[in-house]
Parts: sequence; structure tokens; C-alpha cells
Amino acid sequence: MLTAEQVTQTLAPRPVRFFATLESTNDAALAWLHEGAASGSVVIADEQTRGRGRLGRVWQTPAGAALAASVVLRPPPHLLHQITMVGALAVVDLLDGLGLSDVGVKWPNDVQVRGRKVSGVLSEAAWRGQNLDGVVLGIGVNVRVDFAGTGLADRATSIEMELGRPVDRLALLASLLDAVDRWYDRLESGLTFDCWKRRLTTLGQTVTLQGGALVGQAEAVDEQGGLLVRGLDGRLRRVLAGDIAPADRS
Ligand code: BT5
Repeated sequence: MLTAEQVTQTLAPRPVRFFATLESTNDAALAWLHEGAASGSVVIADEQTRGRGRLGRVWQTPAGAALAASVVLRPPPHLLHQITMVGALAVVDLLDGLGLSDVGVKWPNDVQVRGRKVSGVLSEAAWRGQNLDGVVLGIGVNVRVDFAGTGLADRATSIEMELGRPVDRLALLASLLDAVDRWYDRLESGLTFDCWKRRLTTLGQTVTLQGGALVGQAEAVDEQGGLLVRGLDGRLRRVLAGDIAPADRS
């Protein structure tokens, strides 16, 4: 189990709110953002009871087995769409740093090892009228989640399972947040999009989107994170949010 003392000491001087159990770190971070949290402030939970994926889906975070972190960021509005890329690239760095191979990003927000999902990223923006107040970058990473016998057994994995050895969750958390800082600080450089694109495993694949309404070839991505799909009719369509099948059956 992570404890508040360990986490706050390890991450100091970063402002931290730690919870042994919480519904969702993204909700707590959004509330803190509205209270005026500084950019870089982070909410951590050892366990989430109502972790959220996209489109109201559930993200599992059992106690003692994963990382669940939500970072408050205050980017300029034109870079908002790249915050999810920052999260995915931070996880990729973490996994590369552990020596894992076959690490890639499945559009738009899954980080996979050998084609299995080890991490998910959910960014949620907060607006004040027309103005961007900030964004919460939520990252979930499976460290030793046991998916055996669950519906996710054949498409989710954990770091320890892939590495075949135990890892220190606290050290991983610190490395993950350092990586978030590094990619966030580089946002203005224009590198983020190129690096994210390079790690995407989706380009060139035949994809099925929108529940089968769109089938085609994933040709390209744009700087907003949109996916350009060449349909069977030859037309190029842009998809901003969605899931691609068959690899994703969520
Ligand atoms: C995501 O959604 O992948 C974004 C997940 C973001 C989770 C973080 S944890 C910290 C922060 N606080 C929150 O409440 N959320 C964020 P999506 O692409 O919609 O994928 C969700 C789907 O992934 C589910 O429908 C399942 O099929 C699958 N799934 C659920 N839990 C998983 C897990 N632990 N590992 C792998 N796959 C999982």
C-alpha cells in the first residue's frame, strides 16, 4: 500500500493530494483545479472505486496494484489537444526505461505492451465560459493487476507480468510524473506530436470505427490528435474521438 507520507515526501515539493481510496482521481483533480490548484499539482489514489475511462466507461484500479494519478495542468488553449499525447508519451518513457520492448500507443490513448493495454489516459478540460481554465491529465497504469479470469484477460497486462520481476510502485510514480513534466515543458517545441505519431501502432492498419459504420485504412493523424481514415469508398474522413476495432473491444 502507498501511504500519504511516502507519496508526499517522495514527490515534494510538488503539491499532492493522496487518498488510500477514492472514486476517481480525475474528479478530485477537477475540483482542486476549480479551487485554484497550481499547474503540476497531482491527485494520487492507491485504489479507485469509480475510475473513469472515456465515454463513461470504467477503469479498474484495484488497491495496491496500480498507479492512478491526475495532474492539473494549465496549458495555452492551442496546445490542449496535445495533453493526452503528453500522458501517453510519459507512460511510453516509463515503460522504455524499464527495458520493456514492443511498447506502442494505440490511437487515441492506450499504451500497450505486445498489443495489450497496460495504461490508459483520460484528459478532461475545465472551461470558464469561453476560456480554458485548465486541464486534468489522468493516467492509469497497471503495475501488478491480475486480470486472469476477467473479461480483460486477453487484452490487458501489467508491468510486473511483462517484466517478470517486481517493481517499486513509488519509484514508478515519481518517474512517471517526472516524465509528464518533461513532455509538458517541451510542448511549445512542436516535438510532442511527432514523437507521439512515431509511437503509434495504428497507422497503416485497417480499422473499424463507430460501431462498424466506418471501415478503412488509418492513413494519418493530425496535430489535434485526429485520425484520418480512408474509407472503402476512397473518401478520407477525420475522426477525433472513438475506438478502433478489432483490437479494441471495449
Ligand atoms: C481509458 O479509457 O483508457 C482512460 C483510462 C484513464 C484512467 C485514469 S486512472 C486516473 C484517472 N482517474 C480516472 O477516473 N481516470 C483516469 P478508455 O479508452 O475508454 O478505455 C476503457 C476500457 O479499457 C474499459 O472499457 C475496459 O475495456 C478497459 N479497461 C478497464 N480497466 C482497465 C485496466 N486497468 N487495464 C486495461 N484495460 C482496462
